[in-house]
Amino acid sequence: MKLVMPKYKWRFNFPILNYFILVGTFCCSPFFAQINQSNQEINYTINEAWKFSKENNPDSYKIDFSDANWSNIAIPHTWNNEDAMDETPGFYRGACWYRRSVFIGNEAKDKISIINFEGANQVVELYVNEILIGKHIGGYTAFNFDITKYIQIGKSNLIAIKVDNSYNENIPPLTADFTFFGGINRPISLSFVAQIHISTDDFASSGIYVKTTQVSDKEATISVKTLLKNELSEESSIQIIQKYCNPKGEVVKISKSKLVLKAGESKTLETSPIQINNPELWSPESPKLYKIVTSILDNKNHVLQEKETVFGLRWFEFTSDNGFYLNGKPLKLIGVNRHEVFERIGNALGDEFHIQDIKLIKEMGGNFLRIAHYPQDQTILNWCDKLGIITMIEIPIVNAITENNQFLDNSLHMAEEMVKQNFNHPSLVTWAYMNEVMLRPPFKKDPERHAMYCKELNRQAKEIEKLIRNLDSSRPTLIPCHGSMSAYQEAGLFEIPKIVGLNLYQGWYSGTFSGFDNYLDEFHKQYPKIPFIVTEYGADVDTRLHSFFPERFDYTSEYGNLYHEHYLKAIMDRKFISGAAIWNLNDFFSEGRAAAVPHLNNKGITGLNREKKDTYLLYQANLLKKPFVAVGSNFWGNRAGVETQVGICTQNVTIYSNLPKILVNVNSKYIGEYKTENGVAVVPVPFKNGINVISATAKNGTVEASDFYKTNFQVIPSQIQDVSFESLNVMLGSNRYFEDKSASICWIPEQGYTKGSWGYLGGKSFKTNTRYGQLPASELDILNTTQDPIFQTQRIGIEDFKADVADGNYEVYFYWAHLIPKVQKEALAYNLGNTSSYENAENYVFDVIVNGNTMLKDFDIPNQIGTERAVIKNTSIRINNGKGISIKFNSNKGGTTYLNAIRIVKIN
Ligand code: GCB
Repeated sequence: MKLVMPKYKWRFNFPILNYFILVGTFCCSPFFAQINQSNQEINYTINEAWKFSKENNPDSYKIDFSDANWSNIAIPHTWNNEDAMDETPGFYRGACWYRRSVFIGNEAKDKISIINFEGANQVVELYVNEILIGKHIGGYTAFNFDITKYIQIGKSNLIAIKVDNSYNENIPPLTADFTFFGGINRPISLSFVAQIHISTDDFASSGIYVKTTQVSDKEATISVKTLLKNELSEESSIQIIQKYCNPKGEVVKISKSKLVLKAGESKTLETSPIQINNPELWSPESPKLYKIVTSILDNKNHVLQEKETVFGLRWFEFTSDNGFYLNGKPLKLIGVNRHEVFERIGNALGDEFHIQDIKLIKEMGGNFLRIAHYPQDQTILNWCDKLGIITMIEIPIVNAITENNQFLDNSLHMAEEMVKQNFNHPSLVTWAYMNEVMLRPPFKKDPERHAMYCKELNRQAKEIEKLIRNLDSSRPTLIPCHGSMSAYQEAGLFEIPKIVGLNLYQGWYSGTFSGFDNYLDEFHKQYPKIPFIVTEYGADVDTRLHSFFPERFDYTSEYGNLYHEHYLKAIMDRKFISGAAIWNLNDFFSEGRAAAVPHLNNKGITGLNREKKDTYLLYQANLLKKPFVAVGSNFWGNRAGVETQVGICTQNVTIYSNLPKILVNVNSKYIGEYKTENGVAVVPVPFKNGINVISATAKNGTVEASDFYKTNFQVIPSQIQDVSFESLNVMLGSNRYFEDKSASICWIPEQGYTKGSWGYLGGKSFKTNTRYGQLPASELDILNTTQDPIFQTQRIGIEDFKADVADGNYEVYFYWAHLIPKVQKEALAYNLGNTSSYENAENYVFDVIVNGNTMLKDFDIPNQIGTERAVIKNTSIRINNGKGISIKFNSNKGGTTYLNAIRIVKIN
């Protein structure tokens, strides 16, 4: 049995100088003709045909155990993809099993057989043919096991894997604003390498480390360390040939070294510095990649192994007064954070999903990715190298630590895996750890105990810092801190890393937008020598919600735009800010959250399936160089509004462009030319009933770009006796528009009743008070609906709702949800309403009388149905003699009346 234990020392023991360097240009492959090519490394994935069980049956690893009733799955896999989003509180955390038989043929003969896991959350125990091979702790880094001694060649081998994502106080992350999907969520593969090979047991690194010791645009010097291992039972002489290939694939240098390895010996080959003249530098505009092809040859010139290592040549610097420099030139880093997750698939993603995300950053005009809050699939960094996105990466310590050495040891182990596995990526410029660990530190009420916690936090931070600096002195370290300077001062955390990350949400969680500017200026004033990145900023946007009076916490696209417009300008205006990363590229699951979309953090500038929100378009308009125009509210496919002139409803549409002027057509009619400011033009569009097409052309001289937006608009007549009246969908106590995409219905804000029209009489909008201010809508998860916003506002104390419709038959639907929870929710660090307080009237018994007939007598939702549940009741009515619809809410027993929404549909 091999248990993978933390090791904290480099194993670079015997540097051996290479003896021969060739200069010139050759093609990178094929290799020299006289070399025998047989016997090479073989590598293939084994992701298919697994059996899976959510039960933790201790016999699951046994050969004669029957898995006939287990489900059939393929890897990548998670068992939380569905329950991340369901209405049952929590998500499954526990031990589950995977099993399959793998036929291993002659490819393993005389080879070392390795099973590679790119990542599995969070504790893995591997059994091969009933033998426990080892254990790995930590959900977000790669690991492997040598299974040579346990497999049978020419036969099927049973692989059984226990994966456990239970809470464990010694394994980070302990808590965080994202769902900890359990499972083998990244690929598994087998590799078979010669018995003399590049080491595989150095924290699952590639075994080759390329370090740029000096680089300018004239010349670069690199040194390469190659970890080698001889698993033969005899001493062996080998030759290592390393070909250095330029981005065109031409060999520019070759080094050859000879080495003697004793039986069982591991050695590090360190080449003498390699010089590359006129290097083709790596940068976002021109991400040039070099590679080294390493070949190991035995004394008969047989190639034992051949491996490619990609690297890039660039230099960079973070400065505290002029920001970030790449290859000697200032470069503002602008980009995103990213969570590894999609709808229904959770985090079990194929490579194509990762690639798509990197392309989205590029397409947005971004040049930066913070890989938060954990190392992600290797495809991410490979594609950042390839497409030119500068990155930072971090271990998953989030919010809190456990004050013991087991937690620290696991964190150090993860840090070492992270650094060693990602060492060669040119796109990577910073190592990070400990996100917002002072957000909610424990023992606040006991100053002495609290001080002890801060001291331990400081100690653990210093240990991680020391380890990372020892492993890689070429990249700075960073701690991402939330917007409380005093908290991090108290724990002494600003001074430990080389640079600081600031996660700032002024104008969202607290205060106003200008608080962001003030914080930046104050931080720079207090810490003029510390370079920093705005590692997070963002506002939740549910693309189904809109408002022409946007306000904080309304989750509308329009508020999201205001927020991002302000932040982007503030970031661009301050040259001392090295860069900024939007929170977040995509919406992501967070079980504990409740808002417009429960269990989801909606701060993505794209949705769960990467649909581009208006905020994404805003960045394109500000960052892209090539001509760009996009008509916003793309996802608002069903709009509605009350007539502003006969048959027309004029509403603003935002158009995004990096060109100064936009020409707009509505339904093939030219309506005018609009100037853009900071990438945006707000255009009043006269919508007619039915399909409308808005097209925009942006021009600058002969340069042109165009886009269009198609939407179905329901113009609601201002006088609803009009024969054209079909239906009305109104959310009470609300300023917002909401699109029910599944039913193609647009809900509109409430209005007071006026004769001939419709609206409420009496009452006020329901409000929840929180420590962040008043919420314009409740943040409760409303059960039994996916259209939560319809139920999250209400008019409390409503007396009447009237609609002066023409005579005929109508169906009236009443929507209720009681918005005062019976049991106060557990305070979650991120939930807006975590300190919610309600005006609770105790008695909510009322009658509902429809055109003089009592529809509901002594209706008492909290006691008869329950709180936070969607209640829809409908009734058919016939209107005669021009009386219209009149609904009375009667509080005859002193109860408080309310209504959340109403839908009136004309039948005939
Ligand atoms: C933060 C956290 C991040 C959250 C984000 C939010 O500061 O670092 O994990 O998701 O805020 O949306 O509240």
